[in-house]
Amino acid sequence: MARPKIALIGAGQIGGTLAHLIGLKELGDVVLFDVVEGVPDGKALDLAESSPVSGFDAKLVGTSAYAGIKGADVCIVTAGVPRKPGMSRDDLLEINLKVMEQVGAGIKKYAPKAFVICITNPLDAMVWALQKFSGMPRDMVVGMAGVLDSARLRHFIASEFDVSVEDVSAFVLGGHGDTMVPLAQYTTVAGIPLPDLVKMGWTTKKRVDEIFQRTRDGGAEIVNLLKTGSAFYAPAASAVAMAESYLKDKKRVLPCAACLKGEYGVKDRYIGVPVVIGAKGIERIIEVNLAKPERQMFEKSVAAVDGLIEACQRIVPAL
Ligand code: TXD
Repeated sequence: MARPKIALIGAGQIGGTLAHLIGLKELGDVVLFDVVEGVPDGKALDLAESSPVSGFDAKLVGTSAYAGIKGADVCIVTAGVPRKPGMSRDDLLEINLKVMEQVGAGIKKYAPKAFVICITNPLDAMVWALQKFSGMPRDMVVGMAGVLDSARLRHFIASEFDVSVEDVSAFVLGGHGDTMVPLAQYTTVAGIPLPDLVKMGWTTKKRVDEIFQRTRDGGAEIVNLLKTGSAFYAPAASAVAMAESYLKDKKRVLPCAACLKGEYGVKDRYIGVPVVIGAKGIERIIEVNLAKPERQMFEKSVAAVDGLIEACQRIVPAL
């Protein structure tokens, strides 16, 4: 059977890391696409030359023509510009919205059957626009943020308790921004919820609140350390987990930005919720019970996403 074809739209920091992880995990052949000519080809060649040493078989090619992504089974989108000094959030939104228009048209023409994972910021608005521009089924277009935010929380909890990250599970829902919602009840160590761990004296409520805040600020913490650019290893690993669940029909339960059709009282908005990803794309949206303060935070998060969508509609009224 032919290997799956995975198109990476955007061959920057995350795009290159995605290609490397996909190779190492032998998930399929990779096409790196970027508007900057030479970069995708250079990264693909460099990675292909690493394959004999690392011992993986995959075709890796670069392109600056959309025809190169033809027939892709999965498209992972990181194309766009990151924020630079002096740029407002709306400037970023405006530029990346135009990028989503091009990417949506390219995917629609050349890879209309693909499972599409959007990573570009501002995530909840960009994935919404990408689905509209591409006209692809909602269940086949998903945004990556929750897996990353939850991974950060899992890492902080595992370090706090000095236990394996494997035994920590966590759910961070809502939009990908300051209003994200970490769920204490659904954050567990070997199945023991965080509030019970507080009762058992493992930690304090104050400490839990500090860890939640560090999770919300997780992206900024990395940006401040790196000075140029944002996180890319953990974002790439998170998107690969989503792609793998689709390609292997693993039906993993992952927090992702999914288009809601009334769940959580929200319609036609992409927002982070737990979903099942399998061979049919988003196969199920899971509606968990939210405690009152969490529900209020979730609603605040939805309102923040609404603001971004309205900004998109001011720029492209047809959306
Ligand atoms: O959780 C999350 N969703 C995120 C999102 C976590 C971390 C970073 N997040 C966002 O991902 C970040 O704010 C950016 O919007 C994207 C990509 O991050 P990356 O670090 O990979 O950015 P780079 O290195 O700048 O790469 C972007 C590439 C770059 O090579 C550009 O030349 C290319 O995008 N680009 C384009 N490719 C195709 N088509 C168009 N129009 C285009 N414009 C720029």
